Amino acid sequence: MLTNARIAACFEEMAFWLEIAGENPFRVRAYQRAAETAAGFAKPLTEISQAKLLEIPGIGKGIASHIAELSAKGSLSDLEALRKRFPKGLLDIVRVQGLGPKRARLLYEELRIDSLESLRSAAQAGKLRGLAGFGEKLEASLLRSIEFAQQASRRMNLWDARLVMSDILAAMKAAPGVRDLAPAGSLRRGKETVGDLDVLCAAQGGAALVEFFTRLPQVERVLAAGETKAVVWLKSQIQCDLRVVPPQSFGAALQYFTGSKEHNVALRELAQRKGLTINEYGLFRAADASRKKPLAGRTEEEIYRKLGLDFIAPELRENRGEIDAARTGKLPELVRLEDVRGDFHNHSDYTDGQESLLDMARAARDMGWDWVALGDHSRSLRVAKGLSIEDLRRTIGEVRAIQAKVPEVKLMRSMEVDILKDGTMDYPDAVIEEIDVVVASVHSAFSQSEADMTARLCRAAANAHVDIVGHLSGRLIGRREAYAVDAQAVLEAGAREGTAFEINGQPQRQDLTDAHARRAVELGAKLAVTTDAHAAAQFRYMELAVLIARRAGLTRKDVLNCLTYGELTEWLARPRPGTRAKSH
Ligand code: DGT
Ligand code: CA
Ligand code: CA
Ligand code: ZN
Repeated sequence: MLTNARIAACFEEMAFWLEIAGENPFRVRAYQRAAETAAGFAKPLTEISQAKLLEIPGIGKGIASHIAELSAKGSLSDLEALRKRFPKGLLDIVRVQGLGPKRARLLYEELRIDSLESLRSAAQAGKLRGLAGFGEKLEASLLRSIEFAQQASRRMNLWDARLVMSDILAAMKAAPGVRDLAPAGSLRRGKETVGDLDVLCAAQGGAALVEFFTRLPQVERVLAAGETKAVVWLKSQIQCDLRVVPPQSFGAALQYFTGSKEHNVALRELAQRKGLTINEYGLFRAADASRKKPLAGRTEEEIYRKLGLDFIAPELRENRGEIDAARTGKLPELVRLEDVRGDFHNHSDYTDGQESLLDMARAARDMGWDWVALGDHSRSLRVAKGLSIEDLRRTIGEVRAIQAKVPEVKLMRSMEVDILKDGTMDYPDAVIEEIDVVVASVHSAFSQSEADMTARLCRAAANAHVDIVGHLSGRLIGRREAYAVDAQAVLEAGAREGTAFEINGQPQRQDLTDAHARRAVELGAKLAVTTDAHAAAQFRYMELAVLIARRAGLTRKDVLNCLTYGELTEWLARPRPGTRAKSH
């Protein structure tokens, strides 16, 4: 089956090539939107009829027929044709920070640059500075960006990896002799990017199962295959490892292959001190040389219990103090997806989102949420059609008006308000006070010095009109580096003033990082998990935001989204240090 992630990747690639080819920007944008919709869509698009596809916002006739072609043939003739016109390496070049489709095309036409490697040598040789729009400064910054792009491109973001994994697990259910199946490795730990997929399988005997696995239609080529393990390269462009173990060892193997390596090393040392030994087959007495009588092995829970530990959630297994906490009964009770009652940060079609406020409200209701703050971009973000003051006021009225149509979910108006270069906000205070939830984000002047950027963000974090500081890093995983900022200083400023920080669930962003979220809580700040949804289907990115929160060790009381509507409105009206209470 063709996953939505693969469909999204095809559309994204279409958009890239069309842009490089200098095609109509509306056509380019249509493919980008289709990619966004496909990436977040809950049901496999290949299983939806043409008529129903057309009802999905962001999918028109052309896109729907492409989806049909993809389901039928697994490829797109338009895409194949575009691929023949340009070298494949241009895709990597377009992604380098500081370059875009126009520049990539210029580089190719003028200097025949068609890969990161040839770009690097041209930059090193000083050949770029002669081109229109290129200077010595850009040339130098490109060298750094190229290195970043080369390193980053090897790992897949967690969301895409999870989609590929669920597709593989679904296929493997039909394998001969399967008793149990589970994802392991960094994916199970919820790491923001994944190097390869690790699939664990319980069965008596593995040869037939390994063979089934290596013949899955998702497999591009087999790198290694034996009796109980296999390594394959998937069509989704990621490696996948399979391990088959007997059911009585499933828990031990799951523990072992979930990692992290550092957690396992520390666990093994603890076992040794207790006269025990642990491997992927079970927990044994060190004296039991035959390794025939495991003390534990069937489940992970009993492994941890026999080691004198509380069960450690996979997200915490990074050897950052979790083993001591588990020994002394001090593990946090981690926030769960079910604890989340709503979202703060998303976008409607008034700015760069795809659906109307009403459709977003309905989607929030369908998520089972109790409340939602419906957002948009502020006026200075012109590329995203940021709202003028009049338009903002009109949309606040609209949110109030549509409440009657979705009585099941309490609606609020939020805005992602730009933090201007000097740290002031993109709307005057009087206007900001009319917005229910203010998320403040940097969207411009990313290249400010660290000192300037830190001062800018500290000022915003200390602003009594700001409820939540949005994606504190500005990175796009694998594409754009984080801006230079002293995050610690900003977190301190926010914590002091009672401002919360956002954990953004967009697969490309995932900022704050787990470490910064942890730091925020230690400083006494609250966190908000958000989707930054640009399409209703992307409300599902909440799963990713919650995973980061869990990796940071957050509990329900650390996360604003766990508040009831009543508690939240109280929090929003809280008195701020040194200022009068905000009126709501
Ligand atoms: P990745 O794939 O780079 O995102 O990270 P992981 O953590 O998935 O690493 P991977 O796929 O190499 O191995 C999966 C797990 O298997 C790893 O988290 C712990 C376990 N493992 C692998 N190699 C070793 C090892 O040499 N020693 C120990 N103790 N565990 C290992
Ligand atoms: Ca892995
Ligand atoms: Ca692996
Ligand atoms: Zn946003």
